[in-house]
Amino acid sequence: MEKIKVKNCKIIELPIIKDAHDGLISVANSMDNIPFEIKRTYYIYGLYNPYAIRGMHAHKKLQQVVFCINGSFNLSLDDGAKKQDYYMDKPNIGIYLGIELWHTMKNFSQDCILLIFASEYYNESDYIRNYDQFVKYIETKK
Ligand code: T46
Repeated sequence: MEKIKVKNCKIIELPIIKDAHDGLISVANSMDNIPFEIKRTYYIYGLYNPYAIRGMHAHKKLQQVVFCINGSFNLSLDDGAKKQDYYMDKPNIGIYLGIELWHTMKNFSQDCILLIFASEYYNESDYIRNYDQFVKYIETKK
């Protein structure tokens, strides 16, 4: 598994439970393997446009963990200093997206489903959707 080098970001590996039945179970627990209290869960699907690009923003306070529970996509991470691409195709492997992390999702397979756990309710004012503003914002926080 490729190591994450950007700030405010890490890999979260959920155990896979195999039992006597067909299929597998992975469990995400608030304040446990998800390192915050989960206030919101959302999922992104219907990604039929091969050129779709989502994200392209950073958050001021919101923490999230993103999973690719079906199919695959590419997650690009940028902390303002380091950049890294991470290929997501395993339902039990999540990426913790901490604050002040520019993230972009693309190259979705048509069957791709993202599942995201978030530490806060939706709040548009938490988003930084302009890259130059993001760079300025993190400079002011130094
Ligand atoms: C993120 C990445 C991983 C809501 O009304 N409530 C919600 O909880 C969410 C997530 C979205 N929306 C609305 C806001 C926009 O009108 O849905 C529309 C699409 O949202 P957005 O353009 O932010 O979608 P993505 O895929 O670029 O980003 C989403 C999350 O918004 C974001 O926090 O980090 O997934």
